[in-house]
Amino acid sequence: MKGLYLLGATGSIGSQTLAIIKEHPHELKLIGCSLGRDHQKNDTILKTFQPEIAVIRYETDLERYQKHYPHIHFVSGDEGLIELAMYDKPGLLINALTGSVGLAPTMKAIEMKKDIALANKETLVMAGDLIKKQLKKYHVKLFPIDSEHSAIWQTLLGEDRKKIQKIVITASGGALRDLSREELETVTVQEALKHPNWFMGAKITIDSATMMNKGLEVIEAHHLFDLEYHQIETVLHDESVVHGLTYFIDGTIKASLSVSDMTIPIQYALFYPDRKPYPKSLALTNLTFKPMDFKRYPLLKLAYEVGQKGGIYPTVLNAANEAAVRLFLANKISFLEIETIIFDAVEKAEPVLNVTLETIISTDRRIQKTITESYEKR
Ligand code: MN3
Repeated sequence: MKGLYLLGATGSIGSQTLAIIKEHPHELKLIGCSLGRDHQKNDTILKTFQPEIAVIRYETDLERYQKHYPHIHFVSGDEGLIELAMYDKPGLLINALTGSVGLAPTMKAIEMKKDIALANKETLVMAGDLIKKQLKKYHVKLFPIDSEHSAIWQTLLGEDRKKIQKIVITASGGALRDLSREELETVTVQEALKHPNWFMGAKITIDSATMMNKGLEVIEAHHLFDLEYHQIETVLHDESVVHGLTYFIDGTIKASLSVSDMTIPIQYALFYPDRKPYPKSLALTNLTFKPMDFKRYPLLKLAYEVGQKGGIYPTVLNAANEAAVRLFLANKISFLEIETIIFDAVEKAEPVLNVTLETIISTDRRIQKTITESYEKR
């Protein structure tokens, strides 16, 4: 029986993870999870999975939950996420949180020698070097859940990493891929949320439309696979069937294909190295590939530059993006202003000489706060 901790149980990845746990009751057991704002959803999860520890968002709800479920240990807020990560039972921690909030509990879980299944790419973007240092120090494994990275990981099994020439990760182009730059000026939140291939949370769907998602994934890939940025390419691929390709020095290319359903990479990370059945089969049809258009998607180009600079810059990029996407979703700014805000933040950023977990977290908070405050009142 494998014990699991699930951060972000009520989100899109979280729900799909719970569905997998439910299908494999003799192999997987949910020890702990973090819940969301929807009390009904929370109740269903608590009743169905009976975890030992649960994180609720607000301290004010603690008493009520504790009364309803006396056998479950409840904690709350960001501190609660840390307590969950520190819970004294071995298990795999699945980080399905959205945004920078996922970083601190991941670092703590590694110290507690819990292996990590990571869907929260922001964690690696902000602190990839620190995370890797800790993984080594505590002999902890990290399995990617992001579909492109799961694909690349699978093409590399049994291979000598030194024989990689480059990798290619694919991008669908998101909800607004058929619009020109001019047409983007008047795009609404609803339009930007209509992703053609994937059903995902709001933040990542907007990130797909701006191509920032691919930018974050390039930085994520750099850390996961120890590759230089010039070895990580992106390509436009409408169908989201091929998720990643690895080019080897001998001319061989390995690609990984699957139905666009996050269940597949989640299941692979949970059961690795085992494979479990999946009900649907992929029908092979025409697949199209187009070179990436960096003029149409300037944020992707910026992400490469920021990744190359390293240090505190990826944190700045990520924080500005998070704040800008939140403002866009709240109808406070236009779609293209997301780009303006991010470019502006990166340009103004001062280098930090000693990048620690503390400087990363404080920079993230400061940037998000400054941006949010200057646009919220409009
Ligand atoms: Mn992805």
